[in-house]
Amino acid sequence: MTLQVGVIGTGMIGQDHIRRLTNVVSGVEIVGVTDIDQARAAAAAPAGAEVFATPSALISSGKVQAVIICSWGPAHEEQLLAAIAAGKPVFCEKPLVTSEAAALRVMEAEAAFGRRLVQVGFMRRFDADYRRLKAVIDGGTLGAPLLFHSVHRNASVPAGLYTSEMPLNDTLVHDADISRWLLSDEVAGVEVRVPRRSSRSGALRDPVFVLLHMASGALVDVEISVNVAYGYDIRGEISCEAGVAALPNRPATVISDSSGIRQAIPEDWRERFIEAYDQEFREWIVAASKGTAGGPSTWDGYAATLVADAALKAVASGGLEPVNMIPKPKLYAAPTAMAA
Ligand code: NAD
Ligand code: ISE
Repeated sequence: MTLQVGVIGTGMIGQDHIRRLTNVVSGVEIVGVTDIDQARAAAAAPAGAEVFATPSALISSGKVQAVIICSWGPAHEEQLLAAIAAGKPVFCEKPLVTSEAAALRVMEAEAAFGRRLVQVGFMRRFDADYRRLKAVIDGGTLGAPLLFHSVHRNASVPAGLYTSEMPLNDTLVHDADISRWLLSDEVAGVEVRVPRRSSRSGALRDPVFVLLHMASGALVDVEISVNVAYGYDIRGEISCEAGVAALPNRPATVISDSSGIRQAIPEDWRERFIEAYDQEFREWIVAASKGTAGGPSTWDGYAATLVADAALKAVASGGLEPVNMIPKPKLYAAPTAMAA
């Protein structure tokens, strides 16, 4: 069976996902696209796909069995609620939503529907290196994890569009999610320190240094730098009681020539996580074809939203801001897959 999907938002990542769903992964066909920029939607539409005038027209169309949301974060809530109301599985790019209240509304709607429909685009959980790191930690041979050092460097961000809040409410959500998943823990509090600013970043608050206090007592430090110029550099190292486990540098190929011995650095997230995004969709298609969702859930999107909110408060207060989660609804209790 081929899953017939509609894509909302045909910007940078929307176009990249359309490419992979058309040319890379199987079991799926894009039957519709939409964007507030209709010309962009028309240009991105694969042959035979309908260009819908609005997200609600796409979601309610009888030919769309499942929905992919790649619009801007503030638009996600309305589109998620419409997909859930239609009973259609939905892949939603991060961030799930942009406020705690919105996350609670989406969780309530999904719980009322009675089964998981939403997978959030935390693609690091599908990356082979992060999966090996988790397997080592879960295996227990290194003892309990104590410290996780997470480095998240972007070569650049869109000038004028990427604001000083975004390292904390757009970029940090990946580190927050992967910390919860790798350490099987929850974030209990957040501190933020702002060091000397990069002269490359103008008025943008860059870099930021974030400390996540996990419920177990483990600490996660996160460097977020968004204008490092040299490439997209993602690192992670976990110090445990009896050893250390770390991500390798990617791509792994080592080049030796008259300039020395070196490895390349990915240009951006599309290159570094290309295989993770492919795998994320392979697993989404299997679950969505059965009318449900696995992997990162609405609950995980909610948790990351709370961390972002606390980080924004912490940068203003200079102190430790608590993260208070509601009790986990039953719907999200059972892990469904490796990435759950
Ligand atoms: P973008 O600005 O390039 O594209 C967003 C598109 O959505 C635009 O074409 C815009 O016109 C459209 N849009 C906005 N609001 C809409 C609405 N209400 N209805 C229909 N279309 C609408 O942005 P992007 O970089 O592609 O990011 C899109 C989403 O993907 C964001 O939530 C972003 O955080 C996320 N993202 C995730 C990753 C990742 O690594 N997982 C990487 C990049 C972006
Ligand atoms: C972007 O939206 C992403 O999600 C990327 O993975 C992240 O590295 C980048 O900082 C975000 O702006």
